[in-house]
Amino acid sequence: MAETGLAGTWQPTACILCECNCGILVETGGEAGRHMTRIRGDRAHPSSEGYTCNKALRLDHYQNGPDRILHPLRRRADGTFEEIDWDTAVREVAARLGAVRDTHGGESIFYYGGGGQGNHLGGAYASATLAALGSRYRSNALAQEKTGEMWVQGKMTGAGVRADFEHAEVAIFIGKNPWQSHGLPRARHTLRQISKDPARTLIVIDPRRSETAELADIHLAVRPGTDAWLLAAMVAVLVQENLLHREWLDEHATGVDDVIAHFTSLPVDRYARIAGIEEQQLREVVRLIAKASSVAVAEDLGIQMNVHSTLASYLEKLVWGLTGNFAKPGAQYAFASLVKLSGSALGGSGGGGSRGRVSPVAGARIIAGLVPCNVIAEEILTDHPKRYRAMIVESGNPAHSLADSVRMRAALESLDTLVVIDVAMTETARLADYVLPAPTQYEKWEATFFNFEFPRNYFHLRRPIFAAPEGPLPEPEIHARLVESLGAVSEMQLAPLREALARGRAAFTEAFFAFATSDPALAPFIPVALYRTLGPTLPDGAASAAALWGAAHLFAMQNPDSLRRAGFTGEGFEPGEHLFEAILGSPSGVVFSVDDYDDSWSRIRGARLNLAIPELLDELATLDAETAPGATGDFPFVLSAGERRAYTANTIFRDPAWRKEDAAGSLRISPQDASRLGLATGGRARVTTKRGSVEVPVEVSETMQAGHVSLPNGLGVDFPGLGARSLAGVPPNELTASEDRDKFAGTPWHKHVAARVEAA
Ligand SMILES: Nc1nc2c(c(=O)[nH]1)N[C@H]1C(S)=C(S)[C@@H](COP(=O)(O)OP(=O)(O)OC[C@H]3O[C@@H](n4cnc5c(=O)[nH]c(N)nc54)[C@H](O)[C@@H]3O)O[C@H]1N2
Ligand SMILES: Nc1nc2c(c(=O)[nH]1)N[C@H]1C(S)=C(S)[C@@H](COP(=O)(O)OP(=O)(O)OC[C@H]3O[C@@H](n4cnc5c(=O)[nH]c(N)nc54)[C@H](O)[C@@H]3O)O[C@H]1N2
Ligand code: SF4
Ligand SMILES: [Mo]
Repeated sequence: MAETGLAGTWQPTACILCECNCGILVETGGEAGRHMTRIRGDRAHPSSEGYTCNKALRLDHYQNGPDRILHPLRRRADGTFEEIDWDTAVREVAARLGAVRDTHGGESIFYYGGGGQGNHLGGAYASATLAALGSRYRSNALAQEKTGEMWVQGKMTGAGVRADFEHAEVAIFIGKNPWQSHGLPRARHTLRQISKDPARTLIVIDPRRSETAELADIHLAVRPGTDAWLLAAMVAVLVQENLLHREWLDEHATGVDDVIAHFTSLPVDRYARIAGIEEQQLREVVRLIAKASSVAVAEDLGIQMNVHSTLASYLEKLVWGLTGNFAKPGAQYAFASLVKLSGSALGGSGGGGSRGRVSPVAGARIIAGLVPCNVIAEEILTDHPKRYRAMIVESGNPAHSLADSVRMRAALESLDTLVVIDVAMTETARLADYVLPAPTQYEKWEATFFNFEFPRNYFHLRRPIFAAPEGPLPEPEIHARLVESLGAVSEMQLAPLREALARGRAAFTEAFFAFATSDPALAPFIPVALYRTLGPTLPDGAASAAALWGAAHLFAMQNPDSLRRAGFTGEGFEPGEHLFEAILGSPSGVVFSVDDYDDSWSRIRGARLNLAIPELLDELATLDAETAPGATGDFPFVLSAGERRAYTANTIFRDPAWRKEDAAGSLRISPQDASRLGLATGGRARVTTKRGSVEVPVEVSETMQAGHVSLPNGLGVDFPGLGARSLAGVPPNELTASEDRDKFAGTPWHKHVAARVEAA
């Protein structure tokens, strides 16, 4: 499968460090042939087309990380771990979780994770384990960043919406720094293209002069935490200067008059002042947006992990909605999904299924099936009868990544049973009763459901490029064994499927759809049923891909035109079957959907944008009543706890040696503040919040505005040092508090932590 012209040892796979999952070619070799000796972009990959950033080249530090686990582990009474065999592990985990279910009800067993930046295939099988246990509540990292935006999108469109930056005349990034964090294909290339084209405009809204802001035509250096005021003022200018795309709105939107009524008398001058932006500049930016032939907008953590985040997400969408920037080149679109992120184990039952549901203890709104991350600790640390008593954590590191690590660790430690499925001994795994090891993402079949492209969308099923060592088991196998140990799926149920399969795929397809529709309670068991029947018949040990067979057929039924335009044709079940075979047979990824820009309309509810969200229009009034958030006496700084930098990648790398710069993760601070506090680059500062206090190296940076400081994301991971474990940098969530969260979505205010800074 090597690219022509290269030696035979180059193998196609993908980078697993961010949602772009750029296709890469890896040359394997080194000691026992188990190293990634060279890595380059894969030109055959349909989306990345040979692109990578600096981080992909360091992936051997993941593959050969220092904390790899190779055997199931059980905690001893003294807190140390002992190796056990898989039969014992599966039997005991099933028995302990089964006992929690029988005593307290399955809803007291909480599931966290299901996939990171590169691995969603395994988590898709977890639904079976959870159904066998009667578990009902779950969460993952999306519920500390994206759920506010998902809730808004649910109300406005009922679909996943993204933006076409490649073709946009005006590109706007709000609280997002794609030069470092990506989030769009070939980000640096696209940003440079926009930046150097005089006919196009790059607008960045960020308090910091980020690398992306540096490239921008217009940088609105908003005061930290005031985006809601800025965006409200922008909408008000559209309304008050009559810059709306009226004819388009008449045809394509509902709720327009409701929205207009809320902005006709909004004081633009005062809101601009609160946001720290000149009123005149703000008006000119809005006029430019209204005039443009296309506008693409993306928001990210700068507003999603900030005060008023759900409101800001909504106002952002009003800016492009009111100017008619949907379903045309260079604007917003609704993409086709092979597997919905929010429909998989990653997102639970999806927006529809979770409507009106709240978490059992805190009563927090469940969005896309996910309990807000910031309430998990309080749903455990209580004597409430409905508290979570056991937890399965799969491919996540909540002891490090969730707000208030101290409290989160206490919560995890207080559980009756904690089971962790991971490749490495993480901060979370160290608190577990059982640790179940999985092969790395380069030792098994893997894929992500981050498939957001348009008009051509693609899927990349990756093959293993190394043999897995003895010991770890892929997640689908772990879930299948747990489900069987719990007695939830029997050989008797599967036998008719196997018989049908022996007669061929056509017979199997019929038998399978009969099985799947015979009883709605069977739905969560479908992945495991496919894994155990179709799985063993797939070539090259691709059993884990079995669940994709169901996804391919469902997609074919729901999106026949998109699939046909992608070249998959035939009668009856054939297009779905062809798609599945193409997925299996395309080691650099395959285009599964080709759309027209107009197709976006058929994917959204009622084929119209619903612009009015009453709860959020009411919420606007709180902006009017509030003065801007910011400095308070004891804590005069705003700390952004978790910035993406050149060498950060969540906690996927545990080996600090992967970083070529900023190894200890410095605190960035403005020159004005630094000189006032007597701080210099290379010196040390103490940062204190209401939750904790840490010492960090300092980087004085012209990119920061006075009063704003920032720390990187994903640092403070521990690793085996000399004798004891050492810590590289500061774990940001030693400084954050779980009660500091959005009132609609429960998402954290990690970019807006009140802090004190002193010379250390
Ligand atoms: N290098 C690298 N890339 C990554 C990751 C990584 O760890 N490292 N992680 C991946 C993940 S999981 C995610 S979710 C994405 C996140 O990607 P981004 O959201 O782009 O990353 P951040 O750096 O956390 O935040 C973006 C910007 O928000 C700005 N900001 C802070 N406060 C405010 C504010 O009040 N208003 C506004 N408008 N902006 C503000 C910051 O200055 C920063 O430039 O990155 C992904 N890509
Ligand atoms: N203060 C603050 N906190 C933050 C953020 C911030 O900006 N500020 N950012 C937040 C964001 S946006 C995110 S997305 C989260 C990320 O935090 P988490 O969702 O907790 O995930 P990661 O740090 O990406 O770690 C992924 C885990 O998966 C494991 N893993 C890797 N490969 C496999 C595999 O094949 N199988 C299994 N089973 N496990 C595997 C890794 O060892 C690691 O433990 O952090 C969040 N936390
Ligand atoms: S943009 Fe960089 S980190 Fe993200 S997948 Fe591509 S190479 Fe990896
Ligand atoms: Mo994230």
